[in-house]
Amino acid sequence: MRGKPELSILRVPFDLGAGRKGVRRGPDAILQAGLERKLRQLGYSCELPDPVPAPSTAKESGVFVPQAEPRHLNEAVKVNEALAVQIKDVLERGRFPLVLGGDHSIAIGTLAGLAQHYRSIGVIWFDAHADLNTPDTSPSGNIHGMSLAASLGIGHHRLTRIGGFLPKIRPQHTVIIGARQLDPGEKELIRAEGVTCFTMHEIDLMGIARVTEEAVRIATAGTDGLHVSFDIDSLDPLEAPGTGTPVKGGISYREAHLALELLYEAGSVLSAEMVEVNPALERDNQTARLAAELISSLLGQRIL
Ligand code: HAR
Ligand code: MN
Ligand code: MN
Ligand code: MN
Repeated sequence: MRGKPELSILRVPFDLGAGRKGVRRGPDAILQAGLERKLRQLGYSCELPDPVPAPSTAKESGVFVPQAEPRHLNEAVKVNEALAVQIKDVLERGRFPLVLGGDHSIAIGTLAGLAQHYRSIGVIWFDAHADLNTPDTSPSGNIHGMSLAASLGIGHHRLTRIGGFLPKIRPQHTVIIGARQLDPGEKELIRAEGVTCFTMHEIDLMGIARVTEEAVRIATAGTDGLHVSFDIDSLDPLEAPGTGTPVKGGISYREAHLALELLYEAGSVLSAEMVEVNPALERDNQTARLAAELISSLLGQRIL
């Protein structure tokens, strides 16, 4: 981003894309942690439209059989179509979209809206996972594990066609940071498509500053700018326990802040989303408070 745009905070209280319930309360928990006040202190004006309508009950579909329909496909399509429309509207009004999830399936709708407005966008996807499964490779059937693949145009046709077109993004402008739990099909897809994946191994070796610098270079090469999709489970569970699929050995508190501080300095961020904060799985709002702080770093908060 350049300067201080007006922000639109879009709440998406959807959790049917995940295997565990409760992430639907993420948006309100992050707001309760003082997000709006922090953003106003940074000099932004914020609007807070009504939450994106999100279905919250659906009958459980039992044991997932690979190659079957993803779980809660109808509900996920519905919420993502609605989110795409809202994102597009926010962009048309010249505002910066800040999306609060919800589980990570909602990235499909965010990217669908962005891709209708911009000619070409890069993505930096912070995550312990790659979210590159298809119904054929998914071990769970949960759509939050398929959202990056769907945005690349790979997977179930009803997910890839959200917004009425595909793909939303290109593998050569897509960067994952923080991965440490990848399914076999996801590893294959990373190699076959040429998605850049800085796993924890590369972060340990190169340092988060160099990783972030490289990620910006890749995501902005020939694009209008980049979208930051931040899954809170990219952090170590010691810092972010309130999330449904924690994986140890994650990004540290300072690594996460530094990466986001550098992204602000890069000046190429077009939009952002924070997902997978589950208040039902934590104490004292620790993870929601962290999420609010991290968003502040991405939007220009400095220590000094
Ligand atoms: N890869 C596993 C699956 O597809 C786990 C996905 C876990 N969930 C997320 N996404 N939080 O990042 O089911
Ligand atoms: Mn369903
Ligand atoms: Mn994710
Ligand atoms: Mn994840």
